[in-house]
Amino acid sequence: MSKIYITTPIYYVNDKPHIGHAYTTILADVLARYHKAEGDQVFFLTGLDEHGQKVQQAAQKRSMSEQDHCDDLAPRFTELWKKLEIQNDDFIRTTQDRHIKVVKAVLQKVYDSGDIYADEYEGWYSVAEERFITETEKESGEFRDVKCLKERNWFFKMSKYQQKLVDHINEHPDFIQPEHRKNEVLGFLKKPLNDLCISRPKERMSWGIELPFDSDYVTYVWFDALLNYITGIGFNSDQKKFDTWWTLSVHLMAKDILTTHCVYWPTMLFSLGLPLPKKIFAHGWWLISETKMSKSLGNVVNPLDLVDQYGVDSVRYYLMREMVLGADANFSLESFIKRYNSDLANDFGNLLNRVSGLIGKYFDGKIPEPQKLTVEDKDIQAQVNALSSEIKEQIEKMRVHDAIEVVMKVVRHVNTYLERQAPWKVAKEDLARAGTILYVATETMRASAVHLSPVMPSKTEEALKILGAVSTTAKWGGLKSGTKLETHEALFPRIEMNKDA
Ligand code: ME8
Repeated sequence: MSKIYITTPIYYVNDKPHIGHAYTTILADVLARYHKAEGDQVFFLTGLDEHGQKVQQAAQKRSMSEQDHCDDLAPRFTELWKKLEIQNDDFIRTTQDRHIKVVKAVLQKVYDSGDIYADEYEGWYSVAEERFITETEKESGEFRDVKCLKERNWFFKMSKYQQKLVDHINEHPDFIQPEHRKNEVLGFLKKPLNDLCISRPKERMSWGIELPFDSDYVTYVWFDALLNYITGIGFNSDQKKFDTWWTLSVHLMAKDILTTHCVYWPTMLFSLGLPLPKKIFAHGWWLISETKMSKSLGNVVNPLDLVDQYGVDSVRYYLMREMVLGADANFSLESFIKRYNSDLANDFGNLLNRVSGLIGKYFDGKIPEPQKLTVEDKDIQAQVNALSSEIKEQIEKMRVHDAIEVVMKVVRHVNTYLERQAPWKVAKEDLARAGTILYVATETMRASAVHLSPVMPSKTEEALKILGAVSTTAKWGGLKSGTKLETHEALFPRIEMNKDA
C-alpha cells in the first residue's frame, strides 16, 4: 500500500466552470479512484483561486463586492463537481482564513530570511496576465492589454535558486512530465531568471492578501494561489498531516500554467526550506475548431449541458479516452457521439445486453456453471488476468487513455469471441458448453466493469449490480454461478446522429 496526494489547479472564479476545468478535475478523480481501488491512501485537493485582478474585474462587472461575487460563483463549481461525481477530500478557497494565515506566515518567513526586497521597477505590464512581461514577450504580440508601468514593488529573489532548480530537474527525471514539457522548462531556465515581483500596490489592485510587512500592498495572486497546495494539507496547522502528504504530491494542470508551477513554485519552496512536490504533470488543451477553449473567447462548452443530455459517465469516459495525455485534443459534439456509440453503446453496453439476453433465454436468467475451459477460453481468462498489471503500467506513465484502451481491447475481443463461439447455436446441442462460453463472456464483462469503475463509477456499478457481482476484485472468478441476473435497460442506448444538425 502506498500514498498519493493529488491536486488540480485552483480555478479562477471569474466565470462559471467549463469543460477544460472539468477535464483536469475528472482526471484527478479518476487517478484518485484508481489508487483507492488499488488499496492506496489518497488525498485529493481541488478548489478556487479567488484573489487577483481577474476576479476583481469580474466582480466589478457584476457590480458586486469581490467576496459576494466569489460566494455566488463558488457553488457553481462545487455543484458541478458533485454532478461529475468528483470525490475530493477537501475544497480550498483562497479567501478562507486558513489560507490567508498560511500566505501571511510564508511571506513573513521569506521576508525574514532576506529573500524579499523592495525595488523601483519600470517595465511592460500585461493587465490580462497580471504580470510584468519582458521586451521579447511584448514583441511576440501574444499578450493583451500591455502598458508601461513604473512602480515601487516587492520582489522575491527567484534568481537565487535558478541553479538549484536546474539541478533538481536533472536529478529527478520524473519531476516534470511529460518529457517535452520538462525540456521546455529547462530551455526557459537557460536564460537568466529574473526575480519575481510579488506585490501589487493597493491603489491599483486591492483584492488580495495584504503583505504582513507593508500594508500598502497586497500579494501577487500567484504567490498566494500556489500556496493552496500546502494550506490544503495542514501546513502551519497540522504538521503530521502535512508530513504525511507533502512529499507525495502530484500536481495536475494544463500547459498554460507550466512556468508558474515549475519555476515560481519550486523556488518559493526552496526559500521556505520545503521539499519539492513529487511530480508536476501538464496536460494539453481542449480545443474547439483548433482554438483554445477559454472564457474570454466565449467558445466554452458547458459540461452541465453534456451531462444532462448524455449522462455523467459518458462525459467522463469521453474526456479520459479521447485526450492523449500531454497532447491537445479537439472537442466536438460529433466526436463525442462517435466515441459514445462505438465504445460505450456498441462494445461495452452491447456486451452486457448480449450476455444477459442469452443467459435469460437459455439459463432462465441464472449465471451458468462453467465447465472445463478450452484454449480459447483460457486465452480470454489470461487476458483478463493480465489487465491489472497492464493498467498499472499505463497509469504509472500517466497514460489514462491507454489504460482505458487495454480494457476496451479485451471487451472488443470477447465480443468477437461470442460471434465466433455462437453460444446461441451451441446451446441447441451442448447446453453445458454454451454455459461455459457465456460464463467466460460475462466474467470478462464483470472484470471490465471493475477496471473501468474509476472512469465510469455509476454505470459500472449499475452493470455490476445487474450481474449480481458481490466481489469487486478484478481477478477472474468473481461471478457466482446460479446468481439471477437483474432485468435491465441498455446501459448506453445508441445516440442517433441528427444528419441535419
Ligand atoms: O490558471 N483545456 O486558473 P484557470 C484543458 N487560477 N484544460 C483547461 C482548459 C482547456 N481548454 N482551460 C482550462 C488558473 N483548463 C489559476 C491556477 S493554481 C495554483 C492557480 C484547466 O481558471 C487546466 O487545468 O485559468 C488549466 O491549467 C486550468 O484549468 C486553468 O484554470
